Amino acid sequence: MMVLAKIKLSLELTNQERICKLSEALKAADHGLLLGGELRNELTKTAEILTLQLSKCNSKKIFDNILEPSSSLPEFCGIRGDLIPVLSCPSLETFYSDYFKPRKPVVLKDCINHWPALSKWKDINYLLTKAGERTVPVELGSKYDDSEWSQKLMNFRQFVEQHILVTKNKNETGYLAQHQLFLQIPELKEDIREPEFCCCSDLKETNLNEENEDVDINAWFGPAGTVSPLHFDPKHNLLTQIVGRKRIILYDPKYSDRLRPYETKLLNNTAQVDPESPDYNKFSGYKDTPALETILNPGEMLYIPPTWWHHVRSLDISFSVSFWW
Ligand SMILES: O=C(O)CCC(=O)C(=O)O
Repeated sequence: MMVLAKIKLSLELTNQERICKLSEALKAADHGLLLGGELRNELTKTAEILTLQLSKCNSKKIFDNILEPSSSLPEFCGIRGDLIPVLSCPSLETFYSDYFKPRKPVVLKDCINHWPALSKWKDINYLLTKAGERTVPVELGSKYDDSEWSQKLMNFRQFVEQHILVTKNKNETGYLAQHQLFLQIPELKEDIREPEFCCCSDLKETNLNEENEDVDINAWFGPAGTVSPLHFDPKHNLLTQIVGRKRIILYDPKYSDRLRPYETKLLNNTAQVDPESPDYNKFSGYKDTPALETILNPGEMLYIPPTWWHHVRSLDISFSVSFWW
């Protein structure tokens, strides 16, 4: 109701006043969406209408940045792992029997070449048109297990201007991490597809016709240098690279003890060891623990089996989408 009242107020106003009112209403709708709850469908529709109205009032600032990986690779610090095998567009049966069932990581390439996101999301103006005025959660700080780390809600356009299109943010890294952006902005979901590999299930043989409703899709958008510290998740994951590259280090869950998970409940899926700067005096058991690694390029997906440890660093401005099931 409050959102509708705000729309009503926005009639008969100057352009600037209308922008302010529409922005306020959109912010209120987004806060409602981010909090979750029963009005999701209504708020999603309202936000869509408000975004359209705002795009008619706002004069557009055009950026000429095309988000391409840099032509070189940085020097990597710390441990080096064995390379994760790469398969070109395997059949569902091969993926199921050789990787999903035995819980083995694999890089899948040539599976998503048809996704519109691969070309569209390189253009920051496109992302700004779809999401520029939307409120999104941003992680601030170099990595989430640092004491200085925090989270903030901000406008997607501000996030892009302050954290993406700058050579180096003076104060801190900003990362739009693990956010259900495609529930918030369903229009962006039209640029991606749910990989058929997400139909694989531990309970039954694969069934192509069955829509898997339990896939959590998250967006990860940030500048070069974001780090997700070594941690594990309970679900199967296809981490899909759309823009830029990421370096990913993996450890088999059988080595969990050597990685020294934090003892607090909040961080007990996160390791104290840092593969990029290993402290062998403090964590002597960690030395020589076999690791796997890959550089994930745009258009590639990494299958991370449940409970496999992963450490992720972005090498360029990067946009990834994870599918957890
Ligand atoms: O891309 C990242 O920074 C982390 C991704 C991740 O941890 C995940 O998909 O589970």
